[in-house]
Amino acid sequence: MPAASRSFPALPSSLRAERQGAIALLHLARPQKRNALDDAMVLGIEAFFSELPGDVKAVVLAGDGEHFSAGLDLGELTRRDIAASIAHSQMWHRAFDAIEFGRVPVVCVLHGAVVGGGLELAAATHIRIAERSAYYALPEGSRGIYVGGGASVRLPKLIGVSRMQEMMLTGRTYNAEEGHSIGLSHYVVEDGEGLAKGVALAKRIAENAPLTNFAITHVLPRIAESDPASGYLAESLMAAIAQGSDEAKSRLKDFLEKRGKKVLRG
Ligand code: 1HE
Repeated sequence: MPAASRSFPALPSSLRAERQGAIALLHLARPQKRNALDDAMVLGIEAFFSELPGDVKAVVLAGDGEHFSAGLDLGELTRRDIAASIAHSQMWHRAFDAIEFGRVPVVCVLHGAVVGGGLELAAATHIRIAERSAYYALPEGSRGIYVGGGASVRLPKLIGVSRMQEMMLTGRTYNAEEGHSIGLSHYVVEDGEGLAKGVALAKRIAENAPLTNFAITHVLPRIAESDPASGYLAESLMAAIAQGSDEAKSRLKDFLEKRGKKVLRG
């Protein structure tokens, strides 16, 4: 079956997927456990992002209930030995890699608790919108555990090693405004307005040329981590590939013939 006509993969009842045109929405749907992430949810997230229908151009991720996510399901933790814990963490890495380096950009809508693994999940997305109720914490220190869903790699890029250390050592909580000012979110909106903002941004993203979105989500992060000389070379190659595409040619022609949108003050 062609990818475009495929529907979503089978998901556990703790996840709910829907379509709005070129946008797909994935909801964490386990509000009775504050969207704590158990194995079924993490595997479902991996399947969802790995098997997106071919005509989906952007995704919005949000949580049902009062909180985005209370992080790792602590109930499952005590059952694992050390080897199983390594495998468990690597399963989270695979799932969240499928978000960060998946086929399409992902917008995340945050509200209430965004803690532990919930913050790790949010950090794997490309754009984060926080409702005023959102707050952030890494309570692993007080639980006697350590982050395992990629936070050691992703969070320092957003807020720096020092702030992450301080969050983990002291159990500090940042509110939505503070989180925005230190780089955890890109937007703060009023309570109840996050989903509409997320869908609007996702629709805007879906209008970009797919090759440009690919460059932004797959090439830019690799360039940013490479040495400057390799980075400049990779950038020049990516620029040439993008500019050489038929899509770029027709968009540039539209602008030059006065059909393209102007860039106006926001
Ligand atoms: C859970 C979890 C959970 C709630 N695992 N079951 N995460 C944490 O340390 C955060 C733990 N949770 C909380 O601090 C609070 O639950 C909240 C502030 C998020 C919400 O409080 P509240 O008053 O709305 O709910 P509640 O009464 O605490 O919880 C409702 C139910 O959800 C309750 O279950 P019930 O059967 O008694 O109704 C809770 O047990 C359950 N619940 N959070 C399991 N996390 C890859 S490594 C990542 C490492 C981490 O993520 S560490 C951070 C873990």
